[in-house]
Amino acid sequence: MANYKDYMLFDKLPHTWCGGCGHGIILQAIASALAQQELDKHEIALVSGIGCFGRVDDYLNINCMHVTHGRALAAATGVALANPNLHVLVTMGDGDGSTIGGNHLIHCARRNINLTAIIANNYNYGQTGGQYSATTPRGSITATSVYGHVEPGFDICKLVEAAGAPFVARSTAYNPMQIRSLIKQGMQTKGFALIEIMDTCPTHYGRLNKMGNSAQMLEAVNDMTVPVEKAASMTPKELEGKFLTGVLVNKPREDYYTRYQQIIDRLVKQA
Ligand SMILES: Cc1ncc(C[n+]2csc(CCOP(=O)(O)OP(=O)(O)O)c2C)c(N)n1
Ligand code: SF4
Repeated sequence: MANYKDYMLFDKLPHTWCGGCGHGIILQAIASALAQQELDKHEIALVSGIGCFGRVDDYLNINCMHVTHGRALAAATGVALANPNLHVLVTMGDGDGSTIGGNHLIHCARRNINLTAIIANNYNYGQTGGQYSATTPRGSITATSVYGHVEPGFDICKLVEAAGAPFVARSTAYNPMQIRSLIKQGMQTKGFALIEIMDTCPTHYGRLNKMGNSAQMLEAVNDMTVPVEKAASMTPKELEGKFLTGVLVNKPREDYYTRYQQIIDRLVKQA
């Protein structure tokens, strides 16, 4: 049985994240999802964008590509189409994946590109000093909304579901075993899989919004959630302000590569 350590680069540690940052929990969950599937490293390609979370690839002993901020999904689309046998993982922050890269997110879901997108949503741009992103909740304090944010935040899962994503799931950095399980399920889906992880940035978002120490912040994020199975018996009033966790959408449909290949095969036959 493979061990998560087989997929890590321990000589690159200590990591550069702040003490108490939730990103390390997700890194370990990614490595253990790969280990549990006993994947050959040459069958995996990970693409990450710029940002604190984007640095996960520094610590993984697999094929990785570190690309420009907001363009990880665009680069990963090329990788997935060039080699359909690869398991393509894409690691992004909420700034990277849903703000500057929001358009790629919508269209990857609509096109159903065969990859697994993992968004660590810590509700701000951690690396550049805690500015608001497209997921920052209304009223919260960030470096660029010092009197309270005026905009409402995106629900990333609802956004990609509406765009046609066949697999959509959510967890929190409080629950690494669930993250691991959802990543595995996402990777086993042929087509676009999105896993949002509600994460913590104690240095900026947590501090400015007085969410306590990093352990308290993890608990606070988890308290905002309800497992999807439990939600089924709750009223809309009880669910107000809550985020559902678990597998939210699982409706497989033909992916982009398969449909494209069908056209190629048809044209080759006709030639
Ligand atoms: C094209 C471009 N625009 C802006 C930046 C500056 N920049 C670097 S990281 C970042 C935000 C990262 O936030 P997020 O993706 O949420 O990840 P986190 O740091 O919170 O993990 C920004 C705006 C950049 N590097 N490139
Ligand atoms: S700034 Fe925030 S997101 Fe970046 S490493 Fe520090 S705690 Fe993590």
